[in-house]
Amino acid sequence: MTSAGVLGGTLAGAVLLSLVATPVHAAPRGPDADLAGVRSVLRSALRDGAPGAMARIDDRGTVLRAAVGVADRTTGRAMDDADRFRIGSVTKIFTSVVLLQLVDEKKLKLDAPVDRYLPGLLPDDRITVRHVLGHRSGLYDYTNDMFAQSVPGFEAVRKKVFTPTELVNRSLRRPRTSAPGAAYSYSNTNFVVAGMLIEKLTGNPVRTEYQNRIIEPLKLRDTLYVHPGMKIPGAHARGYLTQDRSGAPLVDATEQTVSWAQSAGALISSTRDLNTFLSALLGGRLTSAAQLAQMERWLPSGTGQAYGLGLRRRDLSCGVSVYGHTGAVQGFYTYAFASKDGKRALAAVANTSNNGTVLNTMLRTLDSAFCGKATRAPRGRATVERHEDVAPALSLD
Ligand code: HEL
Repeated sequence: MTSAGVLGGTLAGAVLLSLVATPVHAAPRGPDADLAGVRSVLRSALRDGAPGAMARIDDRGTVLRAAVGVADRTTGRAMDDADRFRIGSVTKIFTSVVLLQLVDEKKLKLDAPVDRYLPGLLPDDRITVRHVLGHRSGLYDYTNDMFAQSVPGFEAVRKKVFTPTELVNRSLRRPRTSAPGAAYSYSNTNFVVAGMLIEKLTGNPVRTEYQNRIIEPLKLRDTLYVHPGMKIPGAHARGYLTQDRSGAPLVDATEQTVSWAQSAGALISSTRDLNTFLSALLGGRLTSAAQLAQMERWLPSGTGQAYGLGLRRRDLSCGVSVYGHTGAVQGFYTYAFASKDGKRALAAVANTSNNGTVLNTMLRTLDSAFCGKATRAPRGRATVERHEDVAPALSLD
């Protein structure tokens, strides 16, 4: 049974709410998800400058959906929760899963040096695969320099096609941020190296491995790796990059190669596919229990946050912890998180970026989805890494 309705509102665009297929056995454990709360957060994101926003919760067969504002500022088409979008660093979970499957297949050892598989790539043979997947390699994040100025930085790479080695070499021109294993320091370089490991060990492009190991088995119809293609195929939200200068017009960033990120951030997906993927992963259907446990060996990565292997944990105000990743790619902010057992998953997206207020606001969808009505996080202060590279105005805890 599906019911859907368009609710009126003072903000641009439509608010779409629907409740689909509630089987009798589907009583969720923990507080009920607060869809009205999610919708209210999405509307706040519009007030903060996002053209549109959407979210989907999958909870033991119950689907809750909300979409507000516009997917396309030119045509005025309303945001639809089925729209595809760029997921940025949520890609890192997919990359990590492929590598952990290779560990399961005894083709890779987490504690072996990267140098064993990619001789001569990195200057320090103490850097292990585990260091790379946990952002503890000390490899400098080359995107810090690339996007120091948001729009000029983006336009300089929008159509570029890099080899992974070129990206790693950009990192190696800078000093390492720490000795291998000594400290957590988020770096896209790590997940470019991870993609190179996939290609070396399998002999296939990362696209083939995402496809064969995750996308096809889970029937993810909206999840695509089109690099170096620039378009998002099918129905999609357009993405709008906020300029550094306050009041300057948004820049339509939808079309780009995302070659600067590749296996660190170039996947396209949908809210439905992300929820299916995270539920499968956390439900133990993508790796052995032993490798999932490796992904969930947490080390602190900021207030209320921890990082495993390509996986984030966020501790919410109501005491619930959720597992997934965030994504910030030009034009799109994504939160994709699920409960420990994967039975409740939330994917929330705003079609803007470089706007710390929107990012902070969207964080509150997690509380509405996993804490329900009872508990509220303090408003408007997200703990976000590398904030200076993501949104200059963002304040941190
Ligand atoms: S940043 C993050 C997020 N990750 C990292 C990765 C991703 N995205 C990037 O590295 C892109 C950075 C530039 C994004 C751009 C914008 O907002 O569109 N910002 C600027 O150009 C600022 N000067 C750690 C937030 C993650 O959550 O993992 O995705």
